[in-house]
Amino acid sequence: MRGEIPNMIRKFPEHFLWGASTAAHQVEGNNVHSDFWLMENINGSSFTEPSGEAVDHFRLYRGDIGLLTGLGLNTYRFSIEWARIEPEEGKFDETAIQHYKDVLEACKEYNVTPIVTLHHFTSPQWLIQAGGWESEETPERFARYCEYVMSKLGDAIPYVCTINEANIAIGIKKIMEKHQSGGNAQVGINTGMMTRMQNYYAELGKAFGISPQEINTFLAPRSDQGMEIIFRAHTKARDAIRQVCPTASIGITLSLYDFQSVPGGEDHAANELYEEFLQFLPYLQNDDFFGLQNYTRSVFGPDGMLPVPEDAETTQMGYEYYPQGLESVIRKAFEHLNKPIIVTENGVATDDDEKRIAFINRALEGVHACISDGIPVLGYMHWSLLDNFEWQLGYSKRFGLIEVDRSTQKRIPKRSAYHFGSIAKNRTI
Ligand code: GCO
Repeated sequence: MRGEIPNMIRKFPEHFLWGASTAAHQVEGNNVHSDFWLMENINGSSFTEPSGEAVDHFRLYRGDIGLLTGLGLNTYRFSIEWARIEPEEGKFDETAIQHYKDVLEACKEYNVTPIVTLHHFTSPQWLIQAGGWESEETPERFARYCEYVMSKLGDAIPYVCTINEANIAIGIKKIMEKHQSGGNAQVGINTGMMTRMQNYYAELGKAFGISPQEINTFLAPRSDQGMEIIFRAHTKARDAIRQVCPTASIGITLSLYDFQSVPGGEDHAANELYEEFLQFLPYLQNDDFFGLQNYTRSVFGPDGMLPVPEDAETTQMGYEYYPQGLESVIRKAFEHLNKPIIVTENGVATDDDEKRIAFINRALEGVHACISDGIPVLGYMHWSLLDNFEWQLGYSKRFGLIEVDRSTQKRIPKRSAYHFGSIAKNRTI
């Protein structure tokens, strides 16, 4: 076995994309026209804290890209914020376009390849007021925004991801259903939680000026029809981008666990793979690449998903520390979707940076093994470049290669950042 060969040198291909990812709302700050801004700032918000000025990446992007390149990385995955580009329906903000033009210009100056995501969870408030991600008109609206951005900026964008984790609502729906039908011991907690959620949604309805049932943000539980709308938004956007920017490589990103089973759980694991991945394959056939995101595994037994074993090491997110999952997810994805793969996210929330180093090593060993077997993995983007706003969980979860002191916005690269950078520079693990 690979791991048993001492001092084996694993060399990566010459043009491998070595990078790190961020998402606009999690790092830029003051994303005031977005749906999340409202959700974070209303009374009784379910967010532990608001994003506020985040890590001020909107202002500090140039220094951050400089840091990334200084470490030895050659690729930066970031997202463009729809709510900045189109704060009111049909009104496009030229100053926002100019901002992202400047970001792309900084990438060029530093010789960094940009991978741009056009939707990373947040949407403009007006989109939610117009029915959000359950509206039949959303694919058209999304495609119009993508076409606009790519007609203005596309020349500087070699890789574009339409929608980040387009399958995420599947998992959210399952979590909600589990809570709603919770076992006896949990009923008290669930009733309390449900009441809080109802109050929160009532407040949110007032803030958006629509009824609570009509709030369909990207991360809300989705109907089957809503899932189809998301994937139609992807194909429509892809076709529109091709028209204005035939040179860009276009893909989507999906979050995939390494689905495993113990005896008796095989059907559950297979079913999960179908629901999270296989059912969407028809929409991806004309894509140029597949953006794969993996953080851990989930294991199934005869009665469904098994809890994380008591003796397993867990991350700050509560899930299992499992860097070896990436390799098997890449293999599975390639088996079913014969396309080049970019690992658009993979990482670990921890304060123990040695764990991050070990995680990166193991994950990259897996990527290398896949490449050696002929799977076209074009790049690996670590999540995340910077410690940032982890959505409902706020700033307490640390995924970054670079620490940020938010009282001064000072950046402090961690040892793992230098470690990953030196792997990238030598192309060797
Ligand atoms: C997601 C997103 C990121 C997260 C990251 C860590 O997967 O939820 O793409 O925005 O911050 O995955 O949880």
